[in-house]
Amino acid sequence: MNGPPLSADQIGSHNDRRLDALRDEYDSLGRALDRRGVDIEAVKARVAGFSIALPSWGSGRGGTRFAKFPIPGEPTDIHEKLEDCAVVQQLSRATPRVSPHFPWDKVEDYAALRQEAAALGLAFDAVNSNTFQDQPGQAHSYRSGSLAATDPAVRAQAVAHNIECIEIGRQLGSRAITVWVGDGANFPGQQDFAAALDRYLESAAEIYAALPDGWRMLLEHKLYEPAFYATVISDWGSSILAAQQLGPKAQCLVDLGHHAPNVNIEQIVARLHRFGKLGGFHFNDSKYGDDDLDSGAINPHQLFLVFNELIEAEARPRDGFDPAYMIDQSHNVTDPIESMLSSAEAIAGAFAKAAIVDRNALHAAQDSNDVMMAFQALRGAYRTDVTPIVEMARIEAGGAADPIALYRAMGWRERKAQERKPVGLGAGIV
Ligand SMILES: [Mn+2]
Repeated sequence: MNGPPLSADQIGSHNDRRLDALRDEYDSLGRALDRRGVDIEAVKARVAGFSIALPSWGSGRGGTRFAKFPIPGEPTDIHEKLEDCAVVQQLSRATPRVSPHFPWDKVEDYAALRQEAAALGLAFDAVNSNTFQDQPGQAHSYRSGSLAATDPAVRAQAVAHNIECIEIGRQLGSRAITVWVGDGANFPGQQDFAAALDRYLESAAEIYAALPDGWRMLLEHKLYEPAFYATVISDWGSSILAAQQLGPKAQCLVDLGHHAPNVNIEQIVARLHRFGKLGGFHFNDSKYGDDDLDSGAINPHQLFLVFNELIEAEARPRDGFDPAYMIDQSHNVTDPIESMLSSAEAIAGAFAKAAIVDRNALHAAQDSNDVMMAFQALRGAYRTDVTPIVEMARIEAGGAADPIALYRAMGWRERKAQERKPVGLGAGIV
């Protein structure tokens, strides 16, 4: 069984060249924050305690909608995906868990897979079911839907697949299943909205009933695609209604790319939390839709505002608040490891900025209706360059000063291009 891909020496010698300069920058920022009443060590400790899961599919160039453009050395199965995720974790130290996707990541022996991941320094996060595409040899097609399909045999097959995912997840040490369905309509009149939702709820209740103790079912909504006229779980409203009907183990998962343009996602976070239904988050960024860009690539301020609400939620937890944070991206124009490193850094940075917001000043300004000072409380944190905090936390945890630079220098992809089979062409994923 393989151990972690990088040696401590490799990371250590890379970091040695940076440490003096970093200490200087960190100390300078520490003095600046101290003048604002913020203890940099406390912020660093919070950053060090923060982690996000990687999507197993994020290690491949699954890509956007129209084509797949693989690169040599891409992973071809879950074993190779875990290796790549282990590289990301070793360099970033912020991504210790992997969220697998079935049937893409199926193996014979899940106990062995769990050990294999552990040897690489990884554990498993939420399992993801897939009823949005057909698999070879499948009895019934998902062409006309899955959990909400009109054909009861299709629904039964989709429910059975989700229950199988829970069973696999149990063996992997997961505690949640994320359910996203592509069910919906492309044409007006195609679908009876009410009946489709009824069928979804009935199917989802069967999955819910199969949840082991301590498990959660995370419902992921998406406004459009592949159904462009209407989707069955289209928005946070449909999602929370479904989660409330299903019961306390059902919560909502917010994917940053699954909303209409300009929707106030940070407010959705606060709303879901208010009702104890904020179960998880899929980080990515987008210009228009589910673009699958690296976190913070388009709208880093939105990412910060989302974290501002998440930190408010942490300070005022409800109903066992324990959100599953995960990256969800798989573009076809970057090296996937580099994109996951870039997202992990941006997410940790947004978290750090939100952690230095002067909450007393913010709340006092809100209570006294001082609009400008409330806004400035956020702006003061947002404009602070927290890079030295994130970098120091990463190095102290054993990660790399400059993860992408070290990744390039270690020649990982070139080496894997010699060892791994080509992934081949094929359709992109959604
Ligand atoms: Mn997602």
